[in-house]
Amino acid sequence: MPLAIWPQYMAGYAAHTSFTTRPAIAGKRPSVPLYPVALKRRFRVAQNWSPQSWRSKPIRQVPAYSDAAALAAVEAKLKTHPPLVFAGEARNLKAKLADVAAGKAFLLQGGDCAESFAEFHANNIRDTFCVFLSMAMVLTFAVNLPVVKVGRIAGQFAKPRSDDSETRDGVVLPSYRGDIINGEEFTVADREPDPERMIRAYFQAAATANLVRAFATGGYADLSRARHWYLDDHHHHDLLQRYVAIVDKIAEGGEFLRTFALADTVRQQTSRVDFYFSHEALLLPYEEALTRQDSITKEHYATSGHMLWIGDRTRQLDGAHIEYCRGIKNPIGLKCGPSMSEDEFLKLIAMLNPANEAGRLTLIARFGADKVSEKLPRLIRAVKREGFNVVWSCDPMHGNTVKSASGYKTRPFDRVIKEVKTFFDVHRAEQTYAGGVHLEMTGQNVTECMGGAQDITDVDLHDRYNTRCDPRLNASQALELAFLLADSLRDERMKGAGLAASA
Ligand SMILES: [Co+2]
Repeated sequence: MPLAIWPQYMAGYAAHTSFTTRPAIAGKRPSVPLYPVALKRRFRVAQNWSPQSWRSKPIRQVPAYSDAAALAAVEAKLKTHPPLVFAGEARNLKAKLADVAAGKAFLLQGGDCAESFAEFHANNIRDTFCVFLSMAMVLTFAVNLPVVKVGRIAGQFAKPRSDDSETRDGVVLPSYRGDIINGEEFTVADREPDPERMIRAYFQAAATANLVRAFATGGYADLSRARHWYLDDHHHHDLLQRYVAIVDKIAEGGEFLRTFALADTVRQQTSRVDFYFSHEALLLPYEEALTRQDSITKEHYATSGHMLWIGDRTRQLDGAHIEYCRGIKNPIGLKCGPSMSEDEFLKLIAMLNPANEAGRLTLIARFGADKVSEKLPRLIRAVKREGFNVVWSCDPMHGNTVKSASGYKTRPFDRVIKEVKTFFDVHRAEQTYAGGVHLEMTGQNVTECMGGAQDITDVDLHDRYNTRCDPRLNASQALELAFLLADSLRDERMKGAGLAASA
């Protein structure tokens, strides 16, 4: 809906007080969405926002820092440090996500569950980047759509936990909340939340972002190097063959283009990639300290990353995390799972995206393979009915975590695949666009998720189970998923073309 006509709708709907006052008309989109009332109210509230207004709201998942003065000193220091990203880049990403919302691009978001200080190494960053590039190439080639690349990287340190404390042999200590907050070792010293860790995380994020930017623009990501992005650690012949077949076809196309004057332009386009950084907006003192007012628009942006998302555990309507995120202008992700009610969902969307701006909000569905077909359609219909402009993305990881017989936290690859497939099926049935995926993956040859082409079994899990938090797809599993996605997207587009032709 064009933005210009919103005021008209707002005026016409002043009498409505909530989303549920007017019954939906079955089989017919209501002529006027219920949304503008909330919009009007939120515009009023939004004026009261500031980077620190979250402090007056109830907060969950907050570390118990014992030294308030030390915390304040760290916050003050971070406020003087340079931003890690700048507002113009966040706006560029928003424009690309608006293309995803319109069905003209696909979002690939992924990376570590949690980055750690111990695994901070150029090779790890490079390998994750390689997995990303190879997945994106497979997808782009299959569907001729731009792939928007957003890493869970350069800032993904803080983790929400189900319990504030952990007990081992009668000893109770604070839970590990990610390296930006405390240490993983089960000792009093390590588990004590330490604000100085924010400074270390900031510099690690800066160095990581610097290397990724160098890879993205300095020649490493040049399409002519695509053969080298495939991580051949796993010796999976079938995957390698499929991958090389694509690389060869692209090379042939390149040769062909070289005979035209267009070749230089094409080379410019394929010699670098745009890559963006994202993380969960969980540790608000850190986020607030890195919030900056854009000199051009005078709006506030989180400069700790291009895109921030709100987790399933911190999405309370009146809570601190929603309060912070509604005021920054970055693209925002909102995780939604089976416990989300329709009313709460619509209110959250209206609050986070009051101007209904395309690209501002990505809804990241994480339902679990068994629940997605039952629970997702209702939310999709509600979004459609209200005319909300959003990106729908699928997180097939967090709803499919199980404990294996050997005691490891794992994710069966077939369930991950099933959730992605069902997500696509549901969108097809609702005639909406399945716009992206959100994955936990690594370039390292880990054994954390069961199954896949290498057929990792329960007994293999202990081999290389290195994750700081949740089990990640390894490079082969990630690439295999990319091929499956490519097939789904190709089918989708062919059906779409068929429908258009027969219309
Ligand atoms: Co995770």
